[in-house]
Amino acid sequence: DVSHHKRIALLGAPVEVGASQRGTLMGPAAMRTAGLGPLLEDLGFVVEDHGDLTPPAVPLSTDTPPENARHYRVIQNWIQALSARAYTLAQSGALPIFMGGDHSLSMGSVNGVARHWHEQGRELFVLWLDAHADYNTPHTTITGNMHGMSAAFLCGESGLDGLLGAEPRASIKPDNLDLFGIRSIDKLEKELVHARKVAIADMRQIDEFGVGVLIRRVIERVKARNGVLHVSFDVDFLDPAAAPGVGTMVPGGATYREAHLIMELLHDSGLMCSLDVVELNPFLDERGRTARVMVELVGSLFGQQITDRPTPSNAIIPPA
Ligand code: NNH
Ligand code: MN
Ligand code: MN
Ligand code: MN
Repeated sequence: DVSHHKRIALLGAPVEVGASQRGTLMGPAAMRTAGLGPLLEDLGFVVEDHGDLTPPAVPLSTDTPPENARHYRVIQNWIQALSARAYTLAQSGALPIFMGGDHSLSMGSVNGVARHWHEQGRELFVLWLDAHADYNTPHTTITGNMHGMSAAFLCGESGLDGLLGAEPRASIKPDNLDLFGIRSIDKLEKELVHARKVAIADMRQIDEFGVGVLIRRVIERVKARNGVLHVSFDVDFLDPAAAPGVGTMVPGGATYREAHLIMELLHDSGLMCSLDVVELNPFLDERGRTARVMVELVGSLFGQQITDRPTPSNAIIPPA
């Protein structure tokens, strides 16, 4: 059913204080400038652009901010507003695309869509395409940057317990998270990921087995449980050569071609229910390259084909 989305809802979340470098607040504007809306319309979707979210400037909550969570209050306002919007957008039947903004925004976007799907009796799986695991808590973080905590928060880890305020928390099971493309992880963060038995496809596995095999494994797991899939795409998943417009470049990332194949296989699966595009930093980009690459990749995720010719995975000729 999720593959039959005809409407796509774009929502900008220009939050930047979850990262150490400023500039991701320009991400949504760059995605629009690079032509995301028209491309999706060309692919046959009805695109509703809901503009950029503006969270309230005054603190909504009075909980004590935890130590080691930088800009907690500001991010808290973003997360509460985003979670509420994500929930109503998912309920509307459109497929939401959350344009960041740094990766802290996923604590709101995923929480909101998870709440919706849990009410529908569907399990939500999350594919985390990222150089980093983002599985820190205020207890394990070295930097205090909240964009490094979003996956852990979504899996129900403690340490940011008052973050959502009155907004219901809809955690996913650590079992339902796939960390994909990982090549930078902190020591305590690694211990936590192992303790929770989170599935990880790191760059070594990608080199050994290839993204085709590993993404199919993710897809089969979602299908087997009749689940739906949220894709959280951190631009630094890509190799810096393909995507220089990020604050935390880590060498040895996914190539342009690997990323394209992942997008195409995910499209063919029909399982994706929502998407984050995060950490795009146009201030650090080179002549809009990274924004353009991300728009192309999202196009492939929604059915754009490189050649518009049948390819082996989507056009197997039935035997005579
Ligand atoms: N693990 C580091 C931290 O917690 C880096 C996180 N940075 C990211 N995550 N860009 O995607 O600060
Ligand atoms: Mn990230
Ligand atoms: Mn990252
Ligand atoms: Mn489709």
